[in-house]
Amino acid sequence: MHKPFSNINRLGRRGFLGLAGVAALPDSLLSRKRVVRALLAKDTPAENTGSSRGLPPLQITDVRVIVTCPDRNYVLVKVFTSEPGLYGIGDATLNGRELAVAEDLEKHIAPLLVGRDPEQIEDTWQYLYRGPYWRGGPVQMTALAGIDLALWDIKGKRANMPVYQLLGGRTRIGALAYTHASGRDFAEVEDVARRAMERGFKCVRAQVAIPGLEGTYGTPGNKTPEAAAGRVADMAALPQTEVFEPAPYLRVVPRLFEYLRAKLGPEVELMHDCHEKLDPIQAARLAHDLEPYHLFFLEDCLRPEYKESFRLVREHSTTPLAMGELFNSLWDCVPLIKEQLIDYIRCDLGHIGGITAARKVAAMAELFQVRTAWHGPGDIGPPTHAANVHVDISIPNFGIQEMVFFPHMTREVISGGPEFKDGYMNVPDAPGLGCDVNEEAAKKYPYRRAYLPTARRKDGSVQDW
Ligand code: EZ4
Ligand code: CO
Repeated sequence: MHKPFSNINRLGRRGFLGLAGVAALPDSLLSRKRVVRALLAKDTPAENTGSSRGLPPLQITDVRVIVTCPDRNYVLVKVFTSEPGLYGIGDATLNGRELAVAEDLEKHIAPLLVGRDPEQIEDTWQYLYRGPYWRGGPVQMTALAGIDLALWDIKGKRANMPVYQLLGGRTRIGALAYTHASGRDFAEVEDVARRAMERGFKCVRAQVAIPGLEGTYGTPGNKTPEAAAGRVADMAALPQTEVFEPAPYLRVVPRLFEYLRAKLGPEVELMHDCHEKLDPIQAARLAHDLEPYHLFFLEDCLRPEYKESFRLVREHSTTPLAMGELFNSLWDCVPLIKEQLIDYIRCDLGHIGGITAARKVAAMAELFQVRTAWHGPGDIGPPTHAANVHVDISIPNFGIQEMVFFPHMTREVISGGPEFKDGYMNVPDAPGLGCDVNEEAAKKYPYRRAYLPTARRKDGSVQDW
């Protein structure tokens, strides 16, 4: 149960006396305690009356933030409850700004959660989203996602059910998955794609280095594959700069897909990520030029600020469009979905506010015949990948799921998470999200500063990476 006024102590004497007028009231008229009650009532959500299966009410007792770098940086959240041994694990990793999220969680959010009922997920989401007044933004929404995942994990463990059961139960045998194939030239991309297909993948995202440009998003370029993937071990402590020019990029990419279709045949599903680099007319041209190669989708062809520009792309092409990994607000998704300007919404559950946000995006998308393709890169942790799949296998309008295989070092720190078999991902039938953190192992890999690369045009001006 809540102790409604327990935050008085935390305010301290200065906070108390600072309230205008309070100090002036004579004690005989109004006791200090009653003034405080009137002016400082702690946030009191509606009481959770229908408690779980007759179990006693639950309270959050502690929120622990774990920052660790097993191969790359991760921010993990562990929410402890008043039930012995019952805790939830969330992921709050924001690539390149990890410590901002960790600090937000530790200093601003954790004190708001202690004493709260972890079962009231929606209420907590609303409170953390609207409560600070300054809503949204990648840092706050990543922190909120970390808490949201941990609360869903607790609810699943409490119910003794995997989270997908709480979301409505299974709708498919698994989540159709895609992986990345990238190379210095067409033959290398083909080779990597073939190996993925041999491993069971039916869908492959293809990226190739552009001759004359130093490094292009998602390709090895002149870097090691690890550095290209943004792994800390191969990254400088300051951002590397890549060079991008639209003209050669727009010439090479259609030729890559012409080559891949000729070599790999018609059945494998292919996609390509523009990584928010193009201007509207360039994106329209690329989408048009790729039509003969029947992509599964063209990803993030425009910058996230320019949603209206998708109309132009749409008018010029039947190449399916996907967008959304940089969105950090539910409302970012609305114009693209309600005008059917995209075919796949690919928010990042870790940056848009977790499962609570994703199920709303999915439901809205369902009504407009848009499918999901949640972002699934290596720079969000296994709990977010698990959350992706719990949602994927319980909604009607799932499209596809991006995935990575985590290296051994990461698995040593974070266990569980989705499994891949015959082209599909699934989650083990463990209660909750199915992930755990080995805090001792996490300590072996302290945070290391790392940045994503940046990009410039040949004339030296800033370019979206
Ligand atoms: O570059 O998550 O589709 N996947 C992607 C990712 C992003 C990274 C940035 O941190 O675009 O690889
Ligand atoms: Co992308």
